[in-house]
Amino acid sequence: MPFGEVVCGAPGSGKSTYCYGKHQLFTALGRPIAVVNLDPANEHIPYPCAVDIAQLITLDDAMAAHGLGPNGAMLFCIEYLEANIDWLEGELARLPPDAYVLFDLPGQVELSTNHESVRRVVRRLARAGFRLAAVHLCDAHYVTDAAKYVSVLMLSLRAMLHLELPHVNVLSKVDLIRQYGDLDFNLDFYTEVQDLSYLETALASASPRYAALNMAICGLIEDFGLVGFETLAVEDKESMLHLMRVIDKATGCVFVPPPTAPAPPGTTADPPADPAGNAHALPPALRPNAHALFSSAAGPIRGPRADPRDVQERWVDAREEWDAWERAQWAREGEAVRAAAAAATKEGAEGAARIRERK
Ligand SMILES: Nc1nc2c(ncn2[C@@H]2O[C@H](COP(=O)(O)OP(=O)(O)OP(=O)(O)O)[C@@H](O)[C@H]2O)c(=O)[nH]1
Ligand SMILES: [Mg+2]
Repeated sequence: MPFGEVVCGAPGSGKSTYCYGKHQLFTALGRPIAVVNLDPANEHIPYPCAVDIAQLITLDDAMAAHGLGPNGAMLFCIEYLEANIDWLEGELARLPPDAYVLFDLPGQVELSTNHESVRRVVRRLARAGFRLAAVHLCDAHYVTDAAKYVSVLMLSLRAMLHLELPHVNVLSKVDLIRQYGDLDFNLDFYTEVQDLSYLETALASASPRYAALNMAICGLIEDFGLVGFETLAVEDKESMLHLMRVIDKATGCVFVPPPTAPAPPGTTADPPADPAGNAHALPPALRPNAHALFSSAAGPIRGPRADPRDVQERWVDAREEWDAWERAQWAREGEAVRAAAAAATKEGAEGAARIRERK
């Protein structure tokens, strides 16, 4: 049962960079991962690519063969992929069976909001056993302008309704948010999407002509009650780890222990706990229980960057202090690594000298 993500979002929202970041994170964590490039215009792929749509078709091929412009050719390529889904399935079958699979989509938003091909490809993969979540990246600078924020809400809702997958919307590049001006509200207002009526003043002053339309759209978003956002700064390990936990929960991956994980202590497979060798030395109510996995995994996600207020503090309110603290941490870690390397070299040299003396 392979788990994975369909990474979608507007051009430049950070999809390929995120795929690269996730590849690095999973590699460091020892989780097998494979990235599938489904963007035929992706010429400089930053990550190690396990499957590349360019082996099937490229944007240039489609433009040359059919006299299409770049947007039409992009739609042609994705329709061609759908028509040749056997090729994709064959390539995916060659990946390691426990690999987590990321699909890097092109930036054309219609592919994830109205065009049918991606949706049908995803359905076919789901039937083949993939447990996928849609990860929809939106550049965080949109929240600095009320009208643009409404457009992002609409886009996110449309993608959720269209793809019909477990869905995680993400405000990407949150580390840059302060560059685009002050926020009218705290970050959690934008991520939690609880009461959009507060936007009325900003919408009315920015574009009075469309204020009523914008507020009607806000009402629609609130009626659905589906849209919310996580945040992402791709170079921040805590941010990536938090998003990983959210997505693992959305796909259900969190409920499935890795194949190599030992049985939790206290499960019946364990050896007896007491020295006399009596099985079930503890009464059942005191025995740790494997099903605790479900209650803890289904609970709220805790840890650094889990609360939007922490994200606001890190990137907006106290960015300089946090940057200085991180630099000091890195310097300390660097010194520790250098000291360990020097000690190892010294030990090696002394060992070699002892061997020479013995000879
Ligand atoms: N500061 C910052 N920059 C980022 C982050 N994520 C992506 N970027 C930058 O945003 C730019 C666009 O990133 P890409 O990963 O190419 O975006 P994309 O969504 O794949 O773009 P298309 O494939 O063209 O749709 C690059 O210059 C990245 O370095 C982030 O979290 N923080
Ligand atoms: Mg890309």
